[in-house]
Amino acid sequence: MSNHDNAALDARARDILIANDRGGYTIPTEGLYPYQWNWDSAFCGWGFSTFDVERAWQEFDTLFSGQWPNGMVPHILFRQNDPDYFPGPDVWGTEGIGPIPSGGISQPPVAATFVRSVWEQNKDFGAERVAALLPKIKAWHAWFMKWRTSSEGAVFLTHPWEAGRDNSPDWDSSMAMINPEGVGEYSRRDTSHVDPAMRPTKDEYDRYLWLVYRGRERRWNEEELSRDRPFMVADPTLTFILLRANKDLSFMMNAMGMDTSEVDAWSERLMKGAQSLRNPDTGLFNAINLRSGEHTGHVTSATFLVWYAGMEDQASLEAIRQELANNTYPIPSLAKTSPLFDGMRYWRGPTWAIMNALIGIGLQDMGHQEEAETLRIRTRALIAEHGFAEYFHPETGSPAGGGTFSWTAAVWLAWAS
Ligand code: 9YW
Repeated sequence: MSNHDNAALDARARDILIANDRGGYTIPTEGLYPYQWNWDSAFCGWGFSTFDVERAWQEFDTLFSGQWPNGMVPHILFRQNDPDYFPGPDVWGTEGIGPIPSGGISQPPVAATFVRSVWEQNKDFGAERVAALLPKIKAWHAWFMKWRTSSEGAVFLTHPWEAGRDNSPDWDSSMAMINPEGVGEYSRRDTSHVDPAMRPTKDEYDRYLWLVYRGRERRWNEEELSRDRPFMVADPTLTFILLRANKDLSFMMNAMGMDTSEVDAWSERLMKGAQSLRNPDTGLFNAINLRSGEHTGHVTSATFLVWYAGMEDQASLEAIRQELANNTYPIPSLAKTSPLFDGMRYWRGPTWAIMNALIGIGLQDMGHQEEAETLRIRTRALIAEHGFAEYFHPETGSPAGGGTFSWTAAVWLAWAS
């Protein structure tokens, strides 16, 4: 598809990032998500770097300015109270713990990788900024290693929002083990911004909130929370992304003459953890419900982050070739062959530009040019034809969720266009 007006689309993407800029940090989209989200923000830094490097560094700085004393970088920073979003700062009850009111959980740590990418575009300009960020990134990765790794070394989530794939079927069996008693009445805001058919169900929201209330009762103290975890899922998103980020952290530390032995040992452990995610029945990587020990068996877009982590895998390569043959649009969040596939419902089928960008970067890095280029061209065509939506129906391409979405614009600028 070369007949798109790339210059006009580039300008549109820049306009979206600029319009969603709230003064040094970027919101994902007006209305639906009015705060600074963690991995969205890191993607925005990457996107801004294509036309305003200083603004890119600012994005990383504001993200890390919300870091907790224990090293955790929260999934949302609530810099002001906005009634458009629920659950807001009063529900999370984290005040006094971190420097800014925030969520009590984290999100996929893509930041180190995008920091490296922006730094490599102009090492002189970025040297000081990187030097200031490295200890913060290291403290965050240390938090994941201490509080979020299974005995085998895979990274687990303690809330569906922590992996950034809210209603993925990967959490279904774990969610079913929760009885959300006492969660009471509440009023969702997401379903007033977008069609409820595109969003998680009430059963899921009850459990999301139940887990938040439980964290709040324990003042988000990891020691106390780790005593009995009602929700604990080892996850390819977090494991592959942290592994990649950690190698990028090591690379930058090494370039700055810092000792990388501790960080390198984490990568070794994560590599073993990643292997534990391989499903013996399918040979592919997927999530494990750590309370039951069962592999979920779902083929999701996170399955194909294996190359992003710098790992080679023949079974996954055959599977992604099959996925590419089965689809005309980029890789869906759940394989169409699954009985649970729902092309409009969020992380249960729709295709996401950000996941495809990460998969594509991984394929490219590991020498699979053809597959990487196919994904990039398909993602470019999808955005060019259907706009900068939050996600898209993987069979029709129709835009879904929020519109004028920051990370879709960032992916356009930094990778797809
Ligand atoms: C929520 C902002 C976030 C993303 C997540 C995505 C969704 C909704 O939107 O979460 O209420 O937190 O699942 O990955 O960071 O774009």
